[in-house]
Amino acid sequence: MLTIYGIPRSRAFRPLWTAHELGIPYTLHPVDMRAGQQKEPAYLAINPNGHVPAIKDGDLVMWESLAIDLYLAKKHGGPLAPKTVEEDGLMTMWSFWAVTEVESHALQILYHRALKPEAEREPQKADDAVEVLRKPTAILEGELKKRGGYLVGNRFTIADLNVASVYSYAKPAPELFTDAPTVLAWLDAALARPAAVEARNG
Ligand SMILES: N[C@@H](CCC(=O)N[C@@H](CS)C(=O)NCC(=O)O)C(=O)O
Repeated sequence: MLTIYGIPRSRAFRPLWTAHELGIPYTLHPVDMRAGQQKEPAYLAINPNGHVPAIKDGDLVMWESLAIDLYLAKKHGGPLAPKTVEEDGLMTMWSFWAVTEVESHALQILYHRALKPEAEREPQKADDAVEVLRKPTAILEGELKKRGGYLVGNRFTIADLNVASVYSYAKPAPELFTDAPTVLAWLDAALARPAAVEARNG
């Protein structure tokens, strides 16, 4: 049985979304981050980094949300998973791209335009992040057009799920998408998938 540690309003949304896409049963083990449960010994024994998400799948314990997603997709197969070693390579490439090129900047947009109380927001940080993200967003726009609206294999895969889950943090910056209508349509369609909606509701 799969246990997912975290809450939907965190990066645990990613494996929750994956589990719903795959139609696999899971138990959600809530970790109350406001109460600091992610730093308590019982949770550190599962993820010594003190972050969510983590999973337990039988004897296997894993952390790092996008790696968990790749693992679950490959384990359970179907359209979400790579069909070939080449597709596997591309899905890994896109997942690494999202965390290295996009995530930290997209988070600045989320924090300073949505999450932080208004008095603590620093608008310049979000504006700077938008400028940094223009280049990766143009790259994504070009690749989605070239590849028929999906990142790998002309179908919705774990690569789309991983990259969309990271890009969703940039939604509070509509100006980022004015020159990237394909990215915006792809992102909105991904986040509106029934599995994503179900995962958001826990
Ligand atoms: N690279 C990790 C990052 C995990 C992470 O930073 N999670 C946040 C929640 S979204 C967290 O646990 N924050 C609480 C803390 O660091 O104390 C992943 O993708 O799983």
